[in-house]
Amino acid sequence: MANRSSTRCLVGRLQGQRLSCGGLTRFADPAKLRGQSNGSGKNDKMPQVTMYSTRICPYCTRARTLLKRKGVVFEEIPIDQDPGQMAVMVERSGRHTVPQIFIGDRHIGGFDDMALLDDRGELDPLLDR
Ligand SMILES: N[C@@H](CCC(=O)N[C@@H](CS)C(=O)NCC(=O)O)C(=O)O
Repeated sequence: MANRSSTRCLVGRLQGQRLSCGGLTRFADPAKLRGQSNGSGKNDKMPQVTMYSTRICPYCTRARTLLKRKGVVFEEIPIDQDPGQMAVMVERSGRHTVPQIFIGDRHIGGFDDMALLDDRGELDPLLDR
């Protein structure tokens, strides 16, 4: 049985190296990752991005894909493995569906909300891009 900390994992890219959930979970400290280069040559200091998710969830997959395409390092909290985190997600977002995405303390919403922001050109500024 995984301990509580092992339900948290990071998905994204750090200096070209892929970090992902599933299988052998690789741990990283988001605070250490933020501010590091993603290999693009740009200063990649960005706010913490958190996504509450479940493993089997098409909208989570789409949200992951969008964030990864942007090279965003994000913390993923799989609530299906931790009911306590599900309660935290509902408390923070007021919603019961996954994914729920936060940039810093700002609640973005689900995948559709994030994609709409992106279409409007409003997502990148929130990511300090
Ligand atoms: N419009 C939402 C849809 C989210 C959604 O329907 N997620 C499903 C899982 S993929 C869910 O949480 N279903 C449980 C429920 O509706 O109570 C989004 O874009 O995030």
